[in-house]
Amino acid sequence: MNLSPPRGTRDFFPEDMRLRTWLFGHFREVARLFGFEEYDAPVVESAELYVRKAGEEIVDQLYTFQDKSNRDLALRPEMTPSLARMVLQKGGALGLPIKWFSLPQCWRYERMTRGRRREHFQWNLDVFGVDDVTAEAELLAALVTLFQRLGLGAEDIAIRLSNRRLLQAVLADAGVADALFAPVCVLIDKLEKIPRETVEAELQSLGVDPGVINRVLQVASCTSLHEARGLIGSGDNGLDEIQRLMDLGAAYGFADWLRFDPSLVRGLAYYTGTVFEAFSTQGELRAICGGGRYDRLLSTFGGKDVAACGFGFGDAVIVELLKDKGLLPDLPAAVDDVVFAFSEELRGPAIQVTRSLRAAGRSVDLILEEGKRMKWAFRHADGAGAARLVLLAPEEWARGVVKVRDLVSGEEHEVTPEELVS
Ligand code: 4HU
Repeated sequence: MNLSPPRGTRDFFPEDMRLRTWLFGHFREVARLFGFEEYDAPVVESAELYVRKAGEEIVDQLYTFQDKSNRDLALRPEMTPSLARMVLQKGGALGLPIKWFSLPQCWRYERMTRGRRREHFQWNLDVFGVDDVTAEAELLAALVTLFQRLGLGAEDIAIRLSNRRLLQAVLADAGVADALFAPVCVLIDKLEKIPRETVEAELQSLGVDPGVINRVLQVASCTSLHEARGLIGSGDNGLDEIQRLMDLGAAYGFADWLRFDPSLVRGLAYYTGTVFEAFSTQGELRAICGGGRYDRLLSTFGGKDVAACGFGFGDAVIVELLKDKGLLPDLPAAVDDVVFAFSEELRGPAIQVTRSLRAAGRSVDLILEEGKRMKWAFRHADGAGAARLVLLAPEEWARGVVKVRDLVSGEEHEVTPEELVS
């Protein structure tokens, strides 16, 4: 029997779990600071929730299967469709706006495996019902707060920022039909990963003139909002929204983290406005997180649209980055007390002492093995990361006291069980 977890998945041994709990603690605390409420949904969803025809990688890599009733199911590859389903399910009963967050495990399945991961945990923050970049500004403020709590600053992280309406204006100008906007965005996003000829051939098969790439690349190469305005002029092109978001960023104090980057598109079909992603300024790693505005997702599920934006932040790249920068915390196992009965006759009293320590809120590791010696108990307490070793020995117990050794200072005292908890 192969004892490894399935390909692309991870076991979390206690030391791994300590790191995960630490990171999730920061995710949850930042969400709390910004007034987001936690929600969850099943990791298994109906496969139809992810039927989108824009050629997205996330849909190509769907982890699908049939259950025993031949239902077509999928492991969720992202949380947004589940969230949209939940919002639609409540109909008008949800008081908008809502600010919700989640920490789902998300899955992908690639037939071609290049040692890539098939699951990750992704912190999701979303706002429904705010049709204004004030919502994106709040999301970005939460993101920057998270980075700062992890010890990262604007010198470590840059947030690329653009707006899909910029590309929409370019495509409308080039005569590309509205219905092709999403698939063309997904293709343009692939320009960063696959050869231009392949993208051009796929544009052609959509019925789009492959020559539009020239104009797209020209706009994408702008290095300032001013330059972009000069190139595409005024009108409904997202540039004003980007400017307002940057102004809001200045009010929040994170403007120096932002970089206008018109080459940013992102690979998800449903974005309609703002798009952003954060990456290491040292640049070797993939994006740390990404998000944007998706005001028209609900109507793709047959519902009435509600303005929405959000981001997803995976647990993998951030940990690599923190490791590279020496910012991962040392998280040893730790308990408050180890309790050791020197002889089996004292197990009953040791259990009583343990119960009172636990009732007082202390974490206690009671030695369960019989016949262990003092030296063994010391080594065990050390390995458990205990602050104190509480020893019950016959002569001391007869006098109504226990020995307590402070494992940091090395000091040893005789105290009553009552004194142990005070
Ligand atoms: C994605 C989705 C699910 C799981 C993993 Br690992 N990655 C795409 O970023």
